[in-house]
Amino acid sequence: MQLSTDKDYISIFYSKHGYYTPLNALPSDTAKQAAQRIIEIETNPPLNIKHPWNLKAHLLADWIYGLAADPSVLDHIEKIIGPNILIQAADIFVKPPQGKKKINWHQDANYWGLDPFELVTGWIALTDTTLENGCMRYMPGTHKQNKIKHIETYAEDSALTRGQEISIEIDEEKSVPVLLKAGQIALHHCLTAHASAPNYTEDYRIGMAVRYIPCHVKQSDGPPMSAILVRGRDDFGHFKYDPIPKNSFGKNEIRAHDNSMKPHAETNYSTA
Ligand SMILES: O=C(O)CCC(=O)C(=O)O
Repeated sequence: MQLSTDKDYISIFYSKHGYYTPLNALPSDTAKQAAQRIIEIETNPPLNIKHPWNLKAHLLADWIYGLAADPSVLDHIEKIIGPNILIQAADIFVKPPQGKKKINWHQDANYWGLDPFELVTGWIALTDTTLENGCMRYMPGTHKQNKIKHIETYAEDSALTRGQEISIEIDEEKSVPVLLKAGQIALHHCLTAHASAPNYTEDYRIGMAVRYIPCHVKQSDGPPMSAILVRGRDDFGHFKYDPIPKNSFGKNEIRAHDNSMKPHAETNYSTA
């Protein structure tokens, strides 16, 4: 087959393997400045936020929303899910220097009721990611297996809300390391199994996993999910809209975060 464009190549590779990496998106200075702001928040977290600030963090600050909705990122997302795009969440994963926590093999869709499963994550690197600092790893082709059973370990060294872990044997040698420079992104399907090791370096590893949904997807189960339309038109209205933040961690932003996260507190936010 003759592939006419870069878009064809990326979307065909993604449908076959369940991921695509790396893609250039944000200027590296923009990513690194955001990482610095996140380190300041992480080391001195605002006290008045009722839910984990790093989940659905795009509701809390205009500059976090700005990264998730940046046209250079959305151009890549459009190649996978088309022109009508919602952001359901932007979850920030901070691995501190010499941090012990890891992320076990899991599928993001494990706790989500979505029909069809067409959510794509754009994982935006805010620092470089390497084998040493706990970059993600993808297991190609797992998106074709539908939902795989997970066990909940609640292990102390897991950075996931329930320490969930896929219950099948994973052959790590077949996995793909997601090596990114700050500002680059990687894309993965919500059924693609992925994991990441602890950070063995003296520097932070920070990424933002933004969950993008095409407007035709419906929620089929669980507490209500909400979203923001960031490109195109929504002819379906399947998701309630979250407000776009205007300030950084202001009163309205914190209230919007609370409204959106509250229904998910009982599930340890695994359905948010
Ligand atoms: O940041 C990581 O290492 C893992 C991210 C992740 O599990 C996700 O995007 O769902």
